[in-house]
Amino acid sequence: MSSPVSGQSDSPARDPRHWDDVALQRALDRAGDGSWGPVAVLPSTGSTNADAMDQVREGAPEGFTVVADEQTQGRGRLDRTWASPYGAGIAMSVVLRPLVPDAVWGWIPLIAGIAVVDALAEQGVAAALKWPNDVVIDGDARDGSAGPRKLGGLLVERVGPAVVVGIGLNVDLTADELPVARATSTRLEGADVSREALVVDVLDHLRRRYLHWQLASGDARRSGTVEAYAERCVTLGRGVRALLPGGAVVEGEASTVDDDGRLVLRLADGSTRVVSAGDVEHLR
Ligand code: BT5
Repeated sequence: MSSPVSGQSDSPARDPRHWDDVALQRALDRAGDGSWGPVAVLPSTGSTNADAMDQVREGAPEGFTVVADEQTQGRGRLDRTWASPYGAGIAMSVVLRPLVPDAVWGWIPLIAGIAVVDALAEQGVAAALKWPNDVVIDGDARDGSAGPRKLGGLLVERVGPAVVVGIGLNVDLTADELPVARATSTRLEGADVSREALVVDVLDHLRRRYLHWQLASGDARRSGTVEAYAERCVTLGRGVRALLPGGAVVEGEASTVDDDGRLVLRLADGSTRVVSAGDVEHLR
């Protein structure tokens, strides 16, 4: 009888950039209830947010998640695009069906940002938030221009009674794969992060933060969400330029985040201005 030749296998070599499905499933199983789920894992898709929104219309439950190895039409905010090259990052979308009044749903993107920063901390990455919810590493951009460096972004979209929380994170992207000088990846920041473990940690932190907030009836102050956000937000205390919807520009010092998650700016003339939407640039 011949024995198998050692060192050879019938299965093709594993593509190192493909999700390690077995590792991901094991990590989700280990997390048990904490993993929420069900989790659909796709090799490639247009946009995980678009997929999750379709699934909401089919009745997907709270916690239903789509994760992809690659997006070909990744979406950013305000019709911008999000680069998700194959096998190098995390593109995931989680369905939530909040029970609290929709007047406070504006906190959901900020809660998701807190959860992502905490999940990255578990992987040894010291990330922070740039208001409202860019996931960043504090410091200059890779070309020496003003930072911070963007590691990830969130796109939260409403579908009827549900919300889809889309999370994009750069993990193994090389410098060549990054779309802009202000982007970075955990690999370029010197961290060796398992994408599979990070997905599980993001789900776990998101579930806990969100449930805690819901148990406080969506009261961001009482649930400690305002404080948790402020602790992780590197925009506070900085000079910023806010580009408001409609094109107006305001400069001032970002002093606090109010109970509605809005950014409070102190202007040079001593007045305050509250910003609820728009893009913010940190000034040096
Ligand atoms: C965001 O938009 O930051 C939200 C990104 C959300 C992506 C996730 S992935 C899973 C889910 N499915 C989707 O289709 N989307 C979500 P915004 O703040 O508008 O930033 C977009 C801008 O960031 C672009 O205009 C580029 O300048 C830059 N950018 C694009 N791809 C990037 C990347 N991979 N890393 C860093 N910056 C990027």
